[in-house]
Amino acid sequence: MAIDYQDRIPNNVDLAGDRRLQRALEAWQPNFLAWWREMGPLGYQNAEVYLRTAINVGAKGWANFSHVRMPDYRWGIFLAEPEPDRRVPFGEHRGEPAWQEVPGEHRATLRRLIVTQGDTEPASVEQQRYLGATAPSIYDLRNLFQVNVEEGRHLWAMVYLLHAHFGRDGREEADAMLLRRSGDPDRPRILGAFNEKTPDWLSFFMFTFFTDRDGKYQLASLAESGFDPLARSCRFMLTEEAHHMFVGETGIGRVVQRAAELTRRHGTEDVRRFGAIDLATVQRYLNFHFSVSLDLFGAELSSNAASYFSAGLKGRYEEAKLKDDHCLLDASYPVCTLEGDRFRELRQPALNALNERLRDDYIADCQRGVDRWNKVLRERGIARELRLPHRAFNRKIGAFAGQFVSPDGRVLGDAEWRGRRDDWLPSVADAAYVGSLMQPVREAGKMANWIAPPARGIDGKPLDFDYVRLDV
Ligand code: BYC
Ligand code: FE
Ligand code: FE
Repeated sequence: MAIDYQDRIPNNVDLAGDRRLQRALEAWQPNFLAWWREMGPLGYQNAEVYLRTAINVGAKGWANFSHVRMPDYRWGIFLAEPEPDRRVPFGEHRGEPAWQEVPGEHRATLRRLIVTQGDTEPASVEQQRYLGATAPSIYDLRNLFQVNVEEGRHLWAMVYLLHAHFGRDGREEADAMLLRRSGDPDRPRILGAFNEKTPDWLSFFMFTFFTDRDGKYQLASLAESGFDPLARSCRFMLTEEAHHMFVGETGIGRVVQRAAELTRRHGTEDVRRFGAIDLATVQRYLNFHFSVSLDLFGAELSSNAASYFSAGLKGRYEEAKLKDDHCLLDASYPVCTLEGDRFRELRQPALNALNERLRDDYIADCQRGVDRWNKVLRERGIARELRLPHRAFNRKIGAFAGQFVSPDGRVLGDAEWRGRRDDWLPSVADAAYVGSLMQPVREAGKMANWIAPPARGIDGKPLDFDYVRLDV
């Protein structure tokens, strides 16, 4: 299915064949653009940015790169290719033909899942609104804007589903997506992490590593959905998500590399003296973003998650590759549980433990990234390592909320934990220090002092390529 760029809204869903839907989305479009101007990247709206745009939804060669002004980006609706004769892959309806329309009895639940997913996309753009002013290089500036326009497109993906399949409630939900605001006490975004600030580039890289990775795991579970339009939307979104996590992983990798190089050169871990970010600070930011992102998986034991699964709406990570009955009625799953001041794995009904299972898959994936950062350190002769904190550290959602657990998994009292808080989480002084480094670098190919250059450019271009043309 080719993408139609002739339409006002590029799409591969034959929008032109459904005039009512097309008109409804064309009516939403100016509101989206107004939101983008108000809450999207501050400034740079006339700069030409070297962005990739989807030209085809196949696994290979979907992207086309060119210099575009962000408001001219062709936000559109792209679903992955349909799978012939696709069946509901799990739950009570396993084996029945996948649904092309919303099953009536699951309408409210499905809408809620789509709204929760959709809400995160504009939220992240809002959180990243001010970062353009302090980009450490033109290369990084481009990556920020690429992430921003694609999160905008992810909003389009969910809004399409709401408009196409949920009637008037869907249209109302689509409008509400543009009314909530990250961090606004009166009309906040839905999930916790999306109301936090992303005030500096260290936070941005941590966010794209840890929080966009929650996106990967949630999208992968929704990509298994028996509701086929949702599955196909999420499958295509996942192809875009890979770049967001790349930005985070390589961003932190470059910060770590710079710290390691300066430590080697000067024989001290205190690289703040040389205007870089010390590994202790990196570790505190990591602790924060990891713990906040773990909360996004919901409670360890969740009857919501059980019913999403049984109803065939939200599956497990790589459901099709798992070797079991895909119904889980008799299965159990080990769940890390606090008993007194000790952690133990208790077996729980697998259906209720699906959030925890997805969180386990996520943690293993995060660990692989941390291992690669530690390799950067090891290769430069640095013994210190970065570590993921214990899963119970600093949690606000689930069984560990309200517990005082150290990053190495010791259960402490309230007072002791608070006394050590600034050793474990970014302090006011850390934020001020990192903030003080955030001076923009606008010369193509040059990097801020606190970050190493990337190993290579984007789309095979050299590092000093004009990824963002500022003077237009
Ligand atoms: N904050 O039964 P539970 C992305 C609520 S990121 C606030 O465990 P459930 C992206 C919960 O709503 C991916 N509230 O919940 C990344 C429930 O409320 P009620 C986003 C929370 O439903 C970067 C109650 O607590 N996609 O794409 O099993 C940049 C009990 O919890 C939170 C999705 O999340 C929280 N963190 O699980 C851009 C997928 N956690 O019923 C984009 C869709 C829980 O008592 N969402 N609660 O009123 C879901 O699958 C589920 O809603 C959740 C929660 C996994 C989030
Ligand atoms: Fe997204
Ligand atoms: Fe993302």
